[in-house]
Amino acid sequence: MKRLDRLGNVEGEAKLPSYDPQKHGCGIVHLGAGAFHRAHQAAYTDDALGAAGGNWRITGVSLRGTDAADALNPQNGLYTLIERGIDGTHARVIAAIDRVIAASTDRKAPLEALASPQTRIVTLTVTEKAYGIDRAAMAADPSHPAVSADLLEPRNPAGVLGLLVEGLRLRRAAGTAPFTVLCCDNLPENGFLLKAGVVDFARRIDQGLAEWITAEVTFPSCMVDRITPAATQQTLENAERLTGCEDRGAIETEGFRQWVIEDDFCNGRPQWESGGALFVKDVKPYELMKLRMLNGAHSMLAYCGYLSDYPYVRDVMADATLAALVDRHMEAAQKTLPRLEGIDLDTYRHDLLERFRNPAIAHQTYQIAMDGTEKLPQRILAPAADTLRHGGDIRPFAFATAAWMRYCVGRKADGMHYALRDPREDEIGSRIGNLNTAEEISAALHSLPGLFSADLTESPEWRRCVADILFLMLTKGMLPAIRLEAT
Ligand code: CS2
Repeated sequence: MKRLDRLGNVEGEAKLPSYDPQKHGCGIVHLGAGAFHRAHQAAYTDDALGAAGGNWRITGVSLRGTDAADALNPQNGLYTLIERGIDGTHARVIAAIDRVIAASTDRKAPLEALASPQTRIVTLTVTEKAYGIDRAAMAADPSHPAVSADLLEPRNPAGVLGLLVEGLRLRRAAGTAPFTVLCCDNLPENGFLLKAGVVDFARRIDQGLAEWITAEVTFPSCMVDRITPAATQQTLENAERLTGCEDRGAIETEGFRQWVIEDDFCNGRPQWESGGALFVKDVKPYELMKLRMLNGAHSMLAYCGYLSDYPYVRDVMADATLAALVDRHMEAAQKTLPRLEGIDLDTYRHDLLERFRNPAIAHQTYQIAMDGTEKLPQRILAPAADTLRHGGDIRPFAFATAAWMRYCVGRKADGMHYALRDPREDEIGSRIGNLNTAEEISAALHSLPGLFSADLTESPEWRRCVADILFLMLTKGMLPAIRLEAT
């Protein structure tokens, strides 16, 4: 079978880009060329190239592994994006990615791309844990392995902060204008946070560079949204049917997508609004809405669902009792949000529930459950603290937190062990490994440095509520605890 390496090879219902990729140069370097990037920013860029042209194609960089490079480079960056919405399935071939550099096998190429005057924007989806930023100190975290290694050898970086700083240093030295840095991970005030990490990293090696970055480089914040499961063999087979070509880079995603971006670009940008992106002055209210309602409910249902043997989000939503608790969680999160011009939060909530129910999307609860210590603060604990402060009902957040704690035990009710897949997995294991009671486990996890804010750890009401729910989850089992919670 032909490979999807030329648009001319495509036969089938997949839509082709409306532009000739050969006629457009690269203007974006993207760090983290995984499924989410291919379903989200690359699709918007494809729309922008089709509508307004420009040299805005993407050079992808994988920081770990060679899978994306191995899949996409033999295909000249082409891949099928299968969008599964309520109005059916639509497939399109995306041509926005030019190539993918695997940083693990080619240490020089990422820096060359970052230093190139052609590059005007660097976007990132590297997951929360890859940044190495101490969120409390708003500074680089020297205890993060990539940060410490890159601080020792700043001219030969492999981590996110090290690469950005060295790329910017090379540009400054060459008299090249800087690029905009656009963080697309689900972190609170993501642009602001990344700027703090980058500037602090730079300050540790070169004060003048830190000052130049502060003055010249922009780090807009943005809110990204599109539910995108990891691709499976089935995804590749579906793509083959829709394009008549073998495609090892295909991705399946939902129909919905959203991108709200702070309009602060120091060196130009694609016309992403052609794909529906919204440019605003202040992203924060959108970000809070999405992190607390969508991602918060996602984490809650992932822990409950995984421990109830529901492999996919759609299975969770098919359990009416658990689905009602998901709705309850979203409603509680909704109460912590500021009003947002033009957005009806009830409608947003109902649409989210509909998206979670999407039977065509196989989104694993185990996938969402990973990296809990990186996700919980902005998704669950911040709205919990706000609710506590305003005298609201903290129970939904305590329930979600207890479910995460039950998950941290690392063992299902039938004794089956599973990996937490959390960067603090060992620390969690050594803290709670020998403990048995809900009270002890909750106390040990509450004392993990940097995770829970003092408002929560010092609130007897919160502590009681979490420990009581965890007690039920541990002694009766997850599903019975869910049933009890819903009555
Ligand atoms: C999910 C997100 O894996 C997770 O933690 O909550 O990846 C979620 O699917 C996206 O943020 C949706 O935009």
